[in-house]
Amino acid sequence: MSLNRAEAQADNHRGISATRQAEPAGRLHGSLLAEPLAGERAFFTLRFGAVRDPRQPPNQVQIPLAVLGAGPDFEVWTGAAVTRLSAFPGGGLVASANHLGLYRTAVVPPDGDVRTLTRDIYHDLLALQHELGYPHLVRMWNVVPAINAGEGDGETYVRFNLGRASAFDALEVPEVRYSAATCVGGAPDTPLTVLALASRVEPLSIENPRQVSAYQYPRRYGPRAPSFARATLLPDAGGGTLFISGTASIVGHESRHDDIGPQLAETLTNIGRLREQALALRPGLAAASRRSWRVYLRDPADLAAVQDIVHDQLGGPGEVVFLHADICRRELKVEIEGVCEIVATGPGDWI
Ligand code: 3EB
Repeated sequence: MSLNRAEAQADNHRGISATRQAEPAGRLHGSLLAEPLAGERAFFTLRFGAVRDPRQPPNQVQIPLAVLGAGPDFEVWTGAAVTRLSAFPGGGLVASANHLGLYRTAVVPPDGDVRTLTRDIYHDLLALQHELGYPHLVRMWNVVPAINAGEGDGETYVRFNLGRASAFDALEVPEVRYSAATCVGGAPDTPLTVLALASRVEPLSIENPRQVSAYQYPRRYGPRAPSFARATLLPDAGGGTLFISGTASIVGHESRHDDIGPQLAETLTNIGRLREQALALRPGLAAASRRSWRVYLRDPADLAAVQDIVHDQLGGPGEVVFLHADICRRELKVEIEGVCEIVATGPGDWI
């Protein structure tokens, strides 16, 4: 399970650091654009759906979830110049002056244990992140095969949570430093996929007053609560980037509503509340126009019921991708995450 660090070291000397001094730190932005905006560089690419070519560059990860409806089947993250690009067995990483993107995938063996596999993947990724000098986790995505399989404490998601929590424990990451995250389910034959975004800059963590913090969920959801924050705001000189975790129809710690319509409405209320919390961090923060959303649907047939409402409330077709995924609780049908650009106006230092 160990990473090939010699390979990572070697890659670092291929001259990609030549322009490092001249480059501004840059803002990292997740976008659904097919091409980066003028002057922006591609930092990291996510490809959705089945693997077409297993040979992928280290800064491209396959997310094993199908796109629903029309729309691009990939997402480009833009940022400052790449200073490091390395592949290692089962994963890859890309770095710029301030940001690090890294991922690992692993097939869960038929008799395998998702708890130990998750723990090992997390342990390796977190260790690498610290070694490379990007100490702050900002955002994580997890795609877990057969996430709702098994019963009670044997359910895949519950086992995943045990593994994730033990890796954070081993590295002594306190709850208040958990990153924003999404954890959704892929088909049983797809690899466990973990993608992390880390930074040299410390993000601010944001919780939702309508919800119990996930890391404080009661015992009935499993022996270890999910290790994530509801949102993080990664500050930069002009404002920052708000990363909204996967958000579902949960109030307090309980799932609400059986039907897709009311679940979507509750989810949108939760997202609105989180956004308010972020903008209230200090006076003068405002949401800018750039934003992107991912909507995960358990049942592809629900696309028609949610599409117009999502476009009306969150963003147009160029700003939203709909993906087919299982949600970590069986009763939940929809989960939405987002990235929003925030601008800081008015007097006073921001960072
Ligand atoms: C929830 O709020 C819904 O385990 O990393 C959302 C985002 C959810 C992240 C995770 C789980 C995770 O509890 C599920």
